Amino acid sequence: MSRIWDVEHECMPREELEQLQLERLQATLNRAYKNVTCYRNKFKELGILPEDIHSLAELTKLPFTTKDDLRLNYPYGMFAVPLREVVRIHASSGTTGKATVVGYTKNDIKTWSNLVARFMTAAGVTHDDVVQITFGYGLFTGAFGLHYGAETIGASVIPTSSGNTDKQIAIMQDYRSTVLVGTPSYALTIADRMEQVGIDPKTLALRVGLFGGEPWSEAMRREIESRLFISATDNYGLSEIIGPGVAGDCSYKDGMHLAEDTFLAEIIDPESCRVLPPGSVGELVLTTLTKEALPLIRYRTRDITSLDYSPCPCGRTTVRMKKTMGRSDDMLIIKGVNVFPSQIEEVLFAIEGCRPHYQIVVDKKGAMDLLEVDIEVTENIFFDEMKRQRRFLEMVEKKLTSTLGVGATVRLVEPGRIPRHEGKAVRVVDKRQKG
Ligand code: DLL
Repeated sequence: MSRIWDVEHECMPREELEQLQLERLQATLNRAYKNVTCYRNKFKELGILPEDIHSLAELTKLPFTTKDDLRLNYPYGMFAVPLREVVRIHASSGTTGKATVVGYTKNDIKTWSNLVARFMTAAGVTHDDVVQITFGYGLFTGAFGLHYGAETIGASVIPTSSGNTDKQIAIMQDYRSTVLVGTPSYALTIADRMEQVGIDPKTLALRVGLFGGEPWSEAMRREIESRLFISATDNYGLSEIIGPGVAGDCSYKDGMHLAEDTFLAEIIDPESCRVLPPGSVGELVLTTLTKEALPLIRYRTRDITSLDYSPCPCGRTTVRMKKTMGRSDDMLIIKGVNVFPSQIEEVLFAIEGCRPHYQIVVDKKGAMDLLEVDIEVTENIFFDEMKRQRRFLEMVEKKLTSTLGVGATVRLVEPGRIPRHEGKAVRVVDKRQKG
């Protein structure tokens, strides 16, 4: 079993943890009310004051925060400190509108580095490791977050940044990298390239993968582990809240431990906004408890998951967040049926002959939604005789239809045809007219 970075906070008895959360919540509410006009207005509208919150149960009285609040206050309007106290700025671009700008004080950077050190340690990384970071260095929080966390642990960091897969592989070979950091889809791109050029992953020193930034299935984890011969771990976060470091796998890989002393988590029904009982699947809502520059109250992440409060054999007492099903705004509605790309991925990865690359195309014919899934198949299937290929295709369509509850047309494409991504993968092309 791996070490625990911050035993005091990761293994706190729940009662103590809740007391700490309440104290930190009250401080956060005061800071936000005093320094952020948007929050002062929201509180006034609801007729409440920070001192009205005496217990964690009263959290539900507080207003939600959404990405729109951040956009409306672009770029610095939600900051709770003057810019001179901000030592770092990152931003995350959404699919529409302006980017969301986030800031960190010196203390925020320290908190962030320690949170990343927590999940890296939980994944088995130590100061003896050589950590290769393939996230793009820039406004994205992924690279700098993992970089500072790895340095905090005392590991050796190789900031290769994103792109140039051949160079990444050469560095991995020459510098004897032991830990690979990036998106899970990029890990598969690396595995594919190694296969293509005949490099045996067993000859590398890699042993752990820290993957995050996008949803990925258990089937994809198995695929990465068996092809790169590493332990593939998941970690979750979002720029608005801090970046990577919100939650991460321990060695049991049965849900990601969420840093509850730093973030208060709720699960709500995204339609009614009502808080759901423990264990329910719904939208994750997070309140920051220690952030100085950008405190956020009940931030709607749009990520669909559930929280598991049962004890984990690793000894950490923090709640475990299940792999996300995707984002509520990524959910496709096909002929009225809710479909998550992750459900399609689970089906495809379990079928022999499907390669781990796929694209979902949604279109409309008249008033009818059409769901098409383009999948890369191995050469022997792609070049197989028509009859056998037809049978394979029908089998995949049947499996998809029975899992999703709605019909899907499958198109087999030859290896290498689906576009590869160095950062977050783009799985869905929605051609339907919006609005
Ligand atoms: O992706 C932060 C991050 C970087 C996390 C590197 C982990 C590793 P954003 O660009 O703001 O921040 O995107 C946040 O990405 O709301 C989720 O929808 C998705 N996401 C991030 N990590 C995971 C994960 C970073 N492990 C959005 N599983 C989030 C599923 C994830 N989705």
